[in-house]
Order: sequence, then C-alpha cells, then structure tokens
Amino acid sequence: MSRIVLVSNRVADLNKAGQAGGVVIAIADVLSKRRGLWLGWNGKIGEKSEEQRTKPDIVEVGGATVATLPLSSREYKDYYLGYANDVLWPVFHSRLDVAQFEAGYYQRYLEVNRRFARALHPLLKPDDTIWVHDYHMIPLGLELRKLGVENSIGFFLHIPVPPSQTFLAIPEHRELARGLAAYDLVGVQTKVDVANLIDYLQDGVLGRILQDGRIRVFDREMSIAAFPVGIDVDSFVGSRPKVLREPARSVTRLIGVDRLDYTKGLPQKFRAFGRFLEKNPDYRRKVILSQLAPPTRESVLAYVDIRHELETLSGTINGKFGELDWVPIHYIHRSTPRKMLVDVFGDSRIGVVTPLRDGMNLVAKEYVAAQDPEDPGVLMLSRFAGAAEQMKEALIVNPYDVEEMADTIKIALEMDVEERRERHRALLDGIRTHDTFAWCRSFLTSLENIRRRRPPTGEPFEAARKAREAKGLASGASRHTRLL
Ligand code: GDG
Repeated sequence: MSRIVLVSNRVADLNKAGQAGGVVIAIADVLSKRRGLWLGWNGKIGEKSEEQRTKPDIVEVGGATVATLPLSSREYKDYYLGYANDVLWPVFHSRLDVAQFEAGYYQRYLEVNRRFARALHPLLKPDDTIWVHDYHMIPLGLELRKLGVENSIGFFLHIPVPPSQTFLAIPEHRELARGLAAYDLVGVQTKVDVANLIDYLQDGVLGRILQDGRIRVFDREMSIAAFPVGIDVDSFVGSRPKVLREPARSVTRLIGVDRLDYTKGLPQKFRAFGRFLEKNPDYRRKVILSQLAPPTRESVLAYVDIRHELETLSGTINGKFGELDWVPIHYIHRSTPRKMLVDVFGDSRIGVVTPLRDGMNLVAKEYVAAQDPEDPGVLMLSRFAGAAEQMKEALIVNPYDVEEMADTIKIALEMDVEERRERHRALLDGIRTHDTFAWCRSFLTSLENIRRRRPPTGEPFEAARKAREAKGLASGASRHTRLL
C-alpha cells in the first residue's frame, strides 16, 4: 500500500487527534497506518527571509512524519488573511458583498503554494498518494506538476462550491480552474457542489463532460465527486452529566455552537429566537438559547462587524425579554473544552444549526451523536448546510426566514418523544454509516482506483524527474496533460 502525503494550510497536533472528533481523527489514523507525511504551516509568523525557505522542520509523531514551515508576516497578511479568507472564503460562501479583491493577494497566494510545493517535492516517493486539502491550497497540485510530479494527486474542498456566476466574479477564476485541473480527483462535500463545479467548468473555461463522467478541461481529464465529511460518532456519545442537568431542569436549552463567522447565520438565529419569545409568551422563563461562538480570524474586518452585530442583538433581546432570574440568550464568545461541548449537546432539547451557507457542518452531526436515544433532542438544520443533503430527518429550515424559524422552534419543543426517537434513529444511522473514517477511506480508494486505471509511465520516477530537470522544468506541466 502506498504512502499517504497530506498537504493543508495548517497541520493538526497528531498527539491530540483523539480529541478533535472531526476529520483530524481519520487523517491521524490513516497517517499512522500508512506511515504518512503531512506538510503545512506551523502557525508561526516569521521574518521576510522565511519566504525563501523551502526546508521544513520535520518531526515524527506516532509513525507519521509532520513537516512544517512558517509564513512571513506579508504571506500571512496577503495569502492567509487576504486571498484565502477575504476572497475565497466569502466568494465560495456566496458573499461577494464582503469579498476584498485587493491587488497583490493572489500573487502571494500563488507564491506560498509554490513554496510549499518546492518544500514537499524532495520529500516525495514515486508511489506516494498525495491528498491536498481546502481552498488555501488550490494551486498546489499544479505547482507539483510543474516540478515533474506524476503521482496521483487528489484535492478535497471543505467549503461549498458557489454557483457558476459567482465563481466567475473571481478575477483569477481561470487560474484557479487551471489549478483544479491539475488534480486527478477533486472531492467536494455535496451533489450540489459537484453540479456547481461542473457548471462553472463548462461555462467559465469550456470544460467538456466525457462519456465516462470525467471532465476534460485545459487538456487534462479530472474526476469530480462528492465525499460528505463525517464525524467519529462514538467520541460524541455523552455521559449525561449531572452538573448541567440539575440546574437546567426548570429551563429547556436550545444550543448553538458555531465559530463566530458571518456565514453561520447567527444574527438570523438570534432574531428568530427573539421572535419566538414574542409570539409565545408562555415559553418565557422556560427556554434559553446558549450560543457558543469561539473567535476566529479576528483580524479580518468582516469578523469584527459580525461580533458587534451579535453583541448588540443579544443585548437588545435580553434587555427586552430578560428578567432578574432569567436571561434568554447566553452568548459566549470563547472556545469551550470539547468534553463540555459533548455534555451541553446532550443536555439541550434543540440543536439550532442554521448557517446561511456551509460546506457540511459537523456540529449538526455532533449534536445528533450526543443525544440520549431514549429521550433525544431535535435538530433544526439550515437547508443551506451541506449536511441537509444527508440529514433529511432534521427539521429543515430556511435561515433567512425568521418567522419560519421561530415557528419551528415551537414545533421542536412540542414534538412527542416517539417522533423524536424515530427521527433520531434515522439520523444516527446515517451519521454512523457516513462517519469520518468512511469519508477518508472512500476518497482515498477513489483516488487510488484512478491511479490503477492509469497506464504505467514506463520510466522509473527518479529517472524521469532527472531527465525533465535536465531539459528545464518548464516542460513539466505539458507532460502531464493526459494522466488517466
Ligand atoms: C469547515 C467547513 C465543514 C466549535 N466551537 C468549538 C468547537 N467547535 C468545533 C465543532 C466542530 C468544528 O469546531 C466546526 O466544524 P464545522 O463543520 O461546523 O465548521 P467549520 O469550522 O467552518 O469547518 C464546514 C468542515 O470544514 C469539515 O469539512 O463541515 O462546512 O466550513 O467539530 O464541534 N470545539 C471546541 N470548542 C469550541 O468552542 N472544542
């Protein structure tokens, strides 16, 4: 079995993978079983001279190798905060209104990808399977191809693919498409994402669907498929703690757990809860909304705006409805220990997961996993979360429709135990079948099957690389136009 090589913006701490619950646990597992390598940013911001650095720091962790590089402060500003999080993140979440198309961002994004590719290249073995993650790293595959890498390279996008017209608004959309075309397999979260990406490739860069389902674009053939991300279900099965249950007995909790991000629909959620209290005075003093919203990307302006908006809204709703002994919205802008999350999920009657747009949304799955099957809570889920494609037994809502959300809170609170159990059983079955290990396995199996269908090159990898180097690297890309 070939070695797995992962590349992502950040690398996770493999010693703490068991506490991560989401994709990291499956990745740590496959890395240790296949003695893999993981390359990424170490989270440090260094001097300008770091921009020349292509020799990563390397440590061995539990059978895997972790290779990391720092970013310079310019790279952090233009590549990470700039192009990745102020252009690609908003546009891919269909928020063109907050995207900042600044000159220079794209160039630095490309340079960081090129530097990471150069750092990875000498560490590669001929039969490594390379798996690149997420929107920070779209050009990495093409940069590897330019260096002569012929290995199977797959890419997985954790965030949604926007509709074609929105994708086209990115000034560098052609370059991004060229980057995507360098991969043998592009994995996305949902069928809608597959359709959007194919639509864009056809509309935007004249892609053509082949008879076998692959798409031909920029003289290359690539596969696109949906691999919905899952969780490690057992790590969210809670112990129904006394600490939270006893004092909470007289009030019913609605729980929200979302990074404080403008895509997560938090103002709409607060407004809907306020509207529910307005329409249903009998429920006042009997319900609370606990919203845990840990900070992220605080140096990006749009995140400062959303924080202020939420502080104002929670203050307004609490001021309007609150009593000396009852505060309707508990809004906590800090990170919560994971064990506590499991407990609070298990203790909450409704999981309110209502993003305006989300690649998947693991919180929806974690909430279901943490429920007591005999007396489960109800999941209220946005139709615009990728998870809604799989979790059809949730109460599916439109997060822009405050009135509908307010009414759905009431339906969830009043749902009888039989219906709650039935919905929960179906949801739990689904998340067990499509857990994080299944996601990892199915992506890698698909990528490796593509390699098997590929005709052998006939040349040993190293010899081929040296020959190409002797001719000059520029020829690298064109030699990889037909890989399947
Ligand atoms: C991206 C895509 C896709 C949250 N607050 C705390 C905390 N969390 C944990 C949750 C969950 C994770 O963070 C968040 O995952 P999501 O899937 O909800 O969202 P993103 O961070 O936006 O992730 C998303 C995902 O990638 C995977 O492909 O589903 O669509 O946007 O696990 O529990 N964990 C702790 N304290 C907190 O306060 N310990």
